[in-house]
This record gives sequence, structure tokens and C-alpha cells, in this order.
Amino acid sequence: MIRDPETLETLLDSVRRFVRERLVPAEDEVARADQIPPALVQAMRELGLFGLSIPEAYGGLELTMEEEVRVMFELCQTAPAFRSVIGTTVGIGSQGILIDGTPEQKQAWLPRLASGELIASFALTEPEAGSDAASLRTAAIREGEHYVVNGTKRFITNAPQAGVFTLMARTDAKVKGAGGVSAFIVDAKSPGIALGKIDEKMGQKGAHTCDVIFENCRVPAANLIGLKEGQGFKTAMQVLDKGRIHIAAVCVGVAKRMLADALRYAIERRQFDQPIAEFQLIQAMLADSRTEIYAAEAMVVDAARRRDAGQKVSTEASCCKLFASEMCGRVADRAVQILGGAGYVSEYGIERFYRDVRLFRLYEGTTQIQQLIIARNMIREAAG
Ligand code: COS
Repeated sequence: MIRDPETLETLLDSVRRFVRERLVPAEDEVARADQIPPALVQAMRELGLFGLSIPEAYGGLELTMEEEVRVMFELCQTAPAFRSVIGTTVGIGSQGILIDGTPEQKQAWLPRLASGELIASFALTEPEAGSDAASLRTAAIREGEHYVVNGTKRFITNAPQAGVFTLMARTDAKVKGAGGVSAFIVDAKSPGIALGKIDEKMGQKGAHTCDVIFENCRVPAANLIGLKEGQGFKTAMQVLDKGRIHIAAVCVGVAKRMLADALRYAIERRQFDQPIAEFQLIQAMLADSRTEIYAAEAMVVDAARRRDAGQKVSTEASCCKLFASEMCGRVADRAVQILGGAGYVSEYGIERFYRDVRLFRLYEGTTQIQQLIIARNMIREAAG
């Protein structure tokens, strides 16, 4: 749903200009330094990017899902590490509070997230609980007006910068699966939280992940999301339903950029006395990429509209994440192929994108987890 086309177009224009004038020129330096310059983060705050999905009542822009994905199509036509700065705050880090938090919890945290004063991270994954998220072991044991948290979370995006974590922990040790999991809002400055060393990743330099270790960390009982135990897994799954549409939109944006670079190269590069874009085998790669990007974009917009209409979109979100992330991998591979030797050397930037986009098929649920969710939902629906 688009509420006001003119306001949205103004925002999209500002984002396009920001990407073109500030982010694209900084791509190489960010990759080299493994750091996003603070001035760019500040510019993102000023553009309102941290508050895209947060209601206006809490200082955000309150974009609908359709508006949010359209912003991602534009913002992501550059190195995906830039999106990551705002990604967890716009998405998985804040949405648990928004979806299931009490009015007091929303009031306490959302305004500072919307302004970009605080960065939110989502702490679900553990060393022994990745795809099987319901098997998580981090314990949160009630002691009076607090929960005492012990355990380790792994690969937590933006943890080194986080001001607040949405933490999934087991409040009932006797309940082994999803039913024993609760979600908490945890102030990152709480005593008893330590960060592991920053992970050395294949790509997306500038976006940081690390372990978050909780050792007798006392979290106020008032920070239990929704003040209800045992709801945390469902909260996390609803957060991921939205997150997966968001990531699919990110994939579309990055794929558009890679294809634009490949097309420009194919038009400029001459072999056998003509631009390589004239060769049909190159044209096939360009055309297949354009077609798949169009398909993914149409899927993402459709899923976003369905979510805006209040429909349950678990299946559609997984379809989008699966198709768009795999599509993005194929487009990256073709872009390297079109650039040939130049695609393999750092100077042209395509090899960086090739490494960056590999993550899309892994995080917020692997391709295989999306397949499993889609098929399970189909079987469930068929059973009525
Ligand atoms: N919305 C609301 N509730 C949901 C839901 C959703 N999308 N998906 C599941 N649930 C509920 C189920 O209805 C069930 O509740 P009941 O017990 O009341 O029926 C509960 O949650 C448990 O669900 P389920 O039985 O499907 O859990 P499983 O452990 O079998 O599997 C998968 C769940 C595999 C789908 C889940 O663990 C998953 O998504 N794994 C990947 C995790 C991931 O994406 N990690 C990335 C880290 S974040 S970057």
C-alpha cells in the first residue's frame, strides 16, 4: 500500500541521490577499512532511514511494507553493508517490540531507535542453534523482578554497535522446544554482557557480526516483550516473516546494480571488433538477469501488499526470500562472467558484490529453511 505517492517519491529521490552521491563513491574505502564513516551514518539518521518502519507516534516514518521495499530497491543499489547499518533497526531488531511489545515498552525504546540514537540487534542464533532456532539454550531464569540471563548468541549483526538487543531465551527449561522461549528487550550496556571478537567474513565489510555472551546478566522483568513468557519464538517467527520480505527487496536492489554495471561494461568493452553486448551469448545473460530481477521485484511487491492488507504472509515471505536470494546469486555470477577477467579483480567491484551477496542465501533462514517452510505450509493448508 502506498499512502501518499508524492511523499514517497520525494523520499525515493533523496535515497537515490544519497546512494549516487555519497554511498557509491565510498564503496571501495568502506571495504578496505571495514568501517562505515560516521558522517554517512549521521546522514542516514538525517534522512530518517533508521525510523522507516517505526510508527510516526514514536518518531518514525511509518512506511507500509510496500513503501519500505521500494526504499530498499533504491538504497541497495550499492554495497549491501550500507543497508546493514539501518537494517537491524528497521527490521529484525525493532519489530519484536513493535509487534508484541506493550505500549510502555514501545514508548521506552522505539523513539530512540527511530532517531538512530540507538541501534537494535536481533539475538536468536546460538553456537548450537542455527536453522533449528527452537532448540536455543540461552537461559533466562526469573528471580524476583529480574530475569538472570546466561548463554551465548552467535553471528549477531550490528552487535558491536548495538544499544539494544531483542533477545530470545529459554524461560522454562522443562519445555524443550518453541514453547519455552521468551523474547526480551535487553539494554546493551547491562552488566554481564560481553562481545566476542568481530567475525572475519567473506564479504559485506563494514557490516559487523560477533558473539554476544551473557553471564548472569540481569534483565528487568518489565523488559519481557508483551510481559508474557513462552511467546518469544512466535514473536521471532513473525519478525522473520517481515524480515524475509525486506531481505528479498535488498536482493532486488543489489541485483539491479550488478546488472547495470555488467550492461555498461558489455556496451563499452570491445572484442572481435564490436562491443561484447552485440554477442548473443552475452545478451542471453543480460536478458535472463533482467527477467529474473523483474520476477523477484514483482513477487516482493505482491508479498508486501498482502502483508499491508493484513494477510498472513509466512509462505509468500519465504518464496520471496528463496527466489530473490538465489536470483541475486545467479545475477552476481553472470555479472562476473560478462566482465571476464575484469570481473575477478577487485578494481571493478563486481567480485566484491559476488562475495557480498553470498550471505543472502544464508541469513534470516537459509534457502533450505525457506523450502521447508513453504512445503510445510502447503501440506498444512491441504489438510485444511
Ligand atoms: N508466525 C507465527 N507463529 C509461527 C510462525 C510464524 N511465521 N512460524 C511458526 N510459528 C509458531 C507455530 O505455529 C508453533 O506454534 P504452536 O506450537 O502454538 O503451534 C511454533 O511457532 C513452533 O513452530 P514450528 O513447530 O514450525 O517450529 P520448528 O522448530 O519445527 O521450525 C523453523 C521452525 C524451522 C521454521 C524455524 O526454526 C526457522 O525459521 N528457522 C530458521 C531460523 C532463522 O531464520 N535463523 C536466522 C537467524 S536470524 S538472522
